[in-house]
Amino acid sequence: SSAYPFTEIEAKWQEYWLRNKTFRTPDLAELDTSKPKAYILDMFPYPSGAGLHVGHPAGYTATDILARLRRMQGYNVLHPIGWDAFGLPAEQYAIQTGTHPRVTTEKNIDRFRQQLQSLGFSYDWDREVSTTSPEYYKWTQWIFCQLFKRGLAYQAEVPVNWCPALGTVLANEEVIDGKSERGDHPVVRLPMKQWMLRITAYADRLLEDLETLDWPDSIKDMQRNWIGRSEGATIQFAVHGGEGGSVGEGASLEVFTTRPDTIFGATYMVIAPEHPLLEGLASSAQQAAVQQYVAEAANKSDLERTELQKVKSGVDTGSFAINPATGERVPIWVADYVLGSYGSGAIMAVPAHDTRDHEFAQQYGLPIVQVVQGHGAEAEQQIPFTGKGVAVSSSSEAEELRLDGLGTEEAAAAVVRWLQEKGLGSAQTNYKLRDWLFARQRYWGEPFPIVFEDGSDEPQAVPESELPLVLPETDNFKPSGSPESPLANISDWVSFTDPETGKRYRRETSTMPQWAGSCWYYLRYLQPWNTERPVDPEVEKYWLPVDLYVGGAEHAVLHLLYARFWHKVLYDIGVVTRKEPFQSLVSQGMILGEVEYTVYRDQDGNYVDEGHPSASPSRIEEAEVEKKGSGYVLREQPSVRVSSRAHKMSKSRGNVVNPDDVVTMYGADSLRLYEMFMGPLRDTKVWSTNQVEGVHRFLARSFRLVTGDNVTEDEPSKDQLRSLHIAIKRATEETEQMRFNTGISALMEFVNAAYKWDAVPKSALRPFVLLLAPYAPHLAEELWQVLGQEDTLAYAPWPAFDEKLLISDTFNLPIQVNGKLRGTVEVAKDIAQEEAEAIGREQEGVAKFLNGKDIKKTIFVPGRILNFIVGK
Ligand code: ANZ
Repeated sequence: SSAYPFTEIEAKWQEYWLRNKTFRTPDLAELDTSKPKAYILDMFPYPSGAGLHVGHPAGYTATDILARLRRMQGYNVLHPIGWDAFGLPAEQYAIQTGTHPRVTTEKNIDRFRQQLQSLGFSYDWDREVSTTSPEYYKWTQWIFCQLFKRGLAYQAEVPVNWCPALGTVLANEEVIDGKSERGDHPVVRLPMKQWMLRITAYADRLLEDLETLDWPDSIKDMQRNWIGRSEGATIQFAVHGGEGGSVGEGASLEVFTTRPDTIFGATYMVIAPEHPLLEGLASSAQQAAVQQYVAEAANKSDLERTELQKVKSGVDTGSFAINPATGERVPIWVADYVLGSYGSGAIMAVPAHDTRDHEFAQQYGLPIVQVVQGHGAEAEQQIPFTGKGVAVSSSSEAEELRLDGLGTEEAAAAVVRWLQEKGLGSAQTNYKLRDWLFARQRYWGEPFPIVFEDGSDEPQAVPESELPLVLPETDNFKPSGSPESPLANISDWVSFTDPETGKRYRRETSTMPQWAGSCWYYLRYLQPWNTERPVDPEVEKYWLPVDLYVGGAEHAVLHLLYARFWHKVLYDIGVVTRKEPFQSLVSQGMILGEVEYTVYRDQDGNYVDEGHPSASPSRIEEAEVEKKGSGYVLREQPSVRVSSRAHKMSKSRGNVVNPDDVVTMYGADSLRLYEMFMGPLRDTKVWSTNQVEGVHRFLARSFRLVTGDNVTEDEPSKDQLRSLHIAIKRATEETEQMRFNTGISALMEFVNAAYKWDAVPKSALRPFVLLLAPYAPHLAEELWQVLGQEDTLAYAPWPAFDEKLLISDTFNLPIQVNGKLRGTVEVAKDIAQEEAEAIGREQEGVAKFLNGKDIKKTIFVPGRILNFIVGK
């Protein structure tokens, strides 16, 4: 049988670890700081009502393996966990059912904690934090106060995404195609006074310090693109208002361009629909058309206006600008492919060298003038030509600007110099990054520690001594239907009198976004019990930066950028001493559901290919299919092709695997081992319950190997030692490099080898059990005990390997007949001639040539070669 008593073993050790606080990391004062440290961090979960998903243990097992390895290697390890527990779902549940979000959240946290403990993760439970506890959010509020004091938190009138159905303002990333991501409700843009964080002030540092991090290039790139630094120039274009418009004399339109060198090719201008100058620019003839266009654009998101837009649209304003390089009049259009929120909200359009401008010019018959010529083969390039090259048709005697023959960079620099002399513009760096909209009109979040004196709109920070500002109790979670949070309904909380001064105040009623708590939790883990400050500086100095941070790629941009921003602010005010929080980052791949097999039939029920016009799909079972070449066919009818595909796990698809079920069936160690054996951590992988059985059998074999009755106290043989030391070397290297799947293979090979031994020496099993421990810790602890050890193995020294023992005592002996190689055979290095001859003669390839022949002589060079000399 393949079974081993995993249920008892796992319960026993989970209880042992918790009772003994095996993985508690003492506070700094009690720590031997001469040891190296490893801060190994998971992205903490949002405790949803659905419980843990098999995607969670993928990353959590990886970090757990590293944490366990490092403890055994003598590091001080910090491996904490907590809950990112504010947020919309608990509040929406409260609106539907009346259950307080705190109640839902606590219940979910209890379930998550129990699930994580049932997987044997070696967290220090004494450091558990929840973003929703007042002891925690006291410091979230405190950090907000520091931002506020430094002018990094401010209120601004900004267009927000107001979702009437949810009764809240949403962040841009929560809006998809003009609908709320959650619930698919319509979203409108509305100007509102909002709290903003000035992350743009840190754009350069957020960009530059990426260079110092050991992160995947793809994630660094995503951050770079999000920050979107671009260098160029601003240029003032004089405006001539159209008939009946209201622009005054001397008005000008400022544009931002990354290609000032193309100024001679600017044949029209475009202004964004929300640009303040637009109203005055519209001539009487164009007024109505412009107004209608602006109204339509107001309902589109930036994404719809740019990336998603297939056909460009726009309207002529009837006004003109003067191109300062050519002196010519160019028309000013309004078009929504120019965004009000970027650069100056207006552009000089260069249709010969910009793809969007080219499309637009073709659509509306606007002139296209080439002013850059590519090099060499590129010279015959198509228009639009967006590359670098040499300026052509780009000189004006009258304006004293001569660019012809200059390379793109030189030409751009010449234009900037010329602009500066004329007072028409200057060099300018722009960022895509916007300040961070930091307020939500919700109940279940951190209250802002901000008050306003009655009759004033001037925000004041609550004194630090009054923190935490506790979220008030209510049973009314319904959005008010206005862009205000449910907190606004709790009038005796909102308005209060200062007992000392008698002054009346009202409180800020919006709450912080869910991102707030996750911006700094890695710091709080260092000293969650500290009531004086977020963390003691000495403690921070010892533990930071995080040595390994593992989580999903969905947090590649916002969470990591926001946390880095807060960290830099904390650095500037002396709370932390390192510029970056997360030195090394690994993003885990997604785990897709089981492969689904599908056949296709036409109306008459005949099998057809997937691409057939009347193909309709039907799902079939794995048992009905057979692998053929690179694909699958029907077992019964191998001419019918079966398509196979894996999909993201989702409730609606019904392909979600519940980790609890796997634990019940096969045990936590099997789940852990399987998720690591599936493939490289970073890759996308496909779930297969069948394969869980495979690793489960390996664990059962390991159990039987160690508990078997051929285990002896004898010394291991050289061969046995060699198998063991190969396993130590490979398991060590692969585990350290986080190549867990190949690390597991090394363990499997050892077990396979040991199964062939007549007697299995305990002294070879002990190191093996230690190697197994990071992967299958429950089983390893149990076997450690079986082998006569008393304490937990959590801090037992990691086995070392001896290079000398890795070297094989055998070699491949080449066997020749009359000087020609006819075969090789693996033999002991010190094999005697007689034995070598006997073995050599029997080798298939050799025997053929010796058959019926007379061996005249045998040449044997020990450790090198065997050569039979035969007669005709
Ligand atoms: C003239 C030009 C000629 C441009 C050329 C490009 C190529 P990034 O890299 O994104 O910063 N632009 C400026 N402001 C804009 C806005 N608010 N909405 C849409 N587009 C805007 O790109 C900057 C370029 O995007 C600018 O350079 C401008 O077009 C356009 F051969 O100016 B360019």
